[in-house]
Amino acid sequence: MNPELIEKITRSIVEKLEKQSSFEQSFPTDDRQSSVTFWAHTSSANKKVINGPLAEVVEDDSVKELIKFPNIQENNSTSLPESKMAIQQEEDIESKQQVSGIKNPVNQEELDTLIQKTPARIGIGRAGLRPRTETWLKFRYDHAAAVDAVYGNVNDDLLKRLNLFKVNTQVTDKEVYIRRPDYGRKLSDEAKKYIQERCTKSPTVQIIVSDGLSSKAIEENVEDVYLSLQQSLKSADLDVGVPFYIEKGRVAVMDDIGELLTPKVVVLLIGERPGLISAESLSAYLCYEPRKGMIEAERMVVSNIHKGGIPPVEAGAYLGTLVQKILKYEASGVSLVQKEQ
Ligand code: B12
Repeated sequence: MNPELIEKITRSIVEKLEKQSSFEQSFPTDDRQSSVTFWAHTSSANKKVINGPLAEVVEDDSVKELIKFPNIQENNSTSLPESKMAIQQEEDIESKQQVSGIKNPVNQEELDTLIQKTPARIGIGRAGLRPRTETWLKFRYDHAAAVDAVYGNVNDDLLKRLNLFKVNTQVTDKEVYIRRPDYGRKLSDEAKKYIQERCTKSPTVQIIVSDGLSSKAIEENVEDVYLSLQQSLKSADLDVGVPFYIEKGRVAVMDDIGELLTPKVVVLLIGERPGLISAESLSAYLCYEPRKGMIEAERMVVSNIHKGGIPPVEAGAYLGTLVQKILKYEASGVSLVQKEQ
């Protein structure tokens, strides 16, 4: 963890977002034009460049001082430095080799283009009528990772490090949690009592973390998202309540929090149902004044937060700006869109 670094990065991303004229333009489609570079410290991977919508993440355990951001420019016209382009190209080649299993494709170029467009299992080839051994093993591996993510528990050390106390919903058993989503939407009586004792009432923003359907998503991403979100809210001078962790929670548990603590905005960082591409993807669900009987259309979600999707630090910074927008319009979800128009 490097809070100072996160603070710097968050500030630069927020500045960049503020410079952009509208939120619709916040995520440029051509992510190669990004000018913010930062170090994703939570991963143990070796050198790797991942392009995010706003920033380029450089993961490199050996280069601790790789803080080359912020070359913030109005026109977003910075191109990737050559060395980084080389790393990226190397990676592209690697991923192509990993995925393509067709020995003599009719059109190699087209196949490569298609494969590059998606992490889905396409162009994997076959051995007779069966999948190739490598494909099958990779599938089994990804499936096992998904199961582990759903059934695993978030490491208590992480919660301690982030100073998050833990409460439960009305379900403690994973099997029941999966079969009865309604139980995960309600806090236990004990949890309600504990939250009331420990949290401040009526904060402007209440942050909650929950494992949801992927404990791995929390372990891999929450630290960065949380710290940069905190920083982003701090720089907007917003009053933030005492954050906490809800075990085996569902999205709508935020309604119970709304009733208990009456915050203006709830930001819930929760693990997404894993797919076979990523088992560690995190979502942030936001809602203005959540309460019992809330309809789903009043919520909103920023999904796909992980190192292969929206980089966590970038997501945290962006969420802070989204909270400001919710507060400005006093609405979230579909109502927010309507008020904006
Ligand atoms: C499962 C799922 C669903 C299920 C949820 C049922 C369930 N109980 O699990 C169903 C099929 C109902 C669904 C419906 C929709 N979904 Co959906 N869904 C997902 C998925 C695959 C996983 C979500 C998850 O794991 N959440 C965490 C767990 C713990 O939450 P939960 O409490 O068990 O279930 C709640 C959430 O899943 C939430 N939810 C699900 N989808 C959406 C979408 C929005 C906009 C909101 C606010 C909430 C929401 O509703 C559930 C009930 O409260 C994500 C993909 C992803 N990468 O996250 C897409 C995703 C979240 N869904 C999406 C969309 C667009 C929708 C729909 C609007 C589709 C439509 N046109 O009708 C509806 C809206 C439903 C709603 N609640 O308002 C988009 C959201 C894009 C965005 N950023 O706004 C995503 C990211 C898929 C995508 N890549 O496009 N969804």
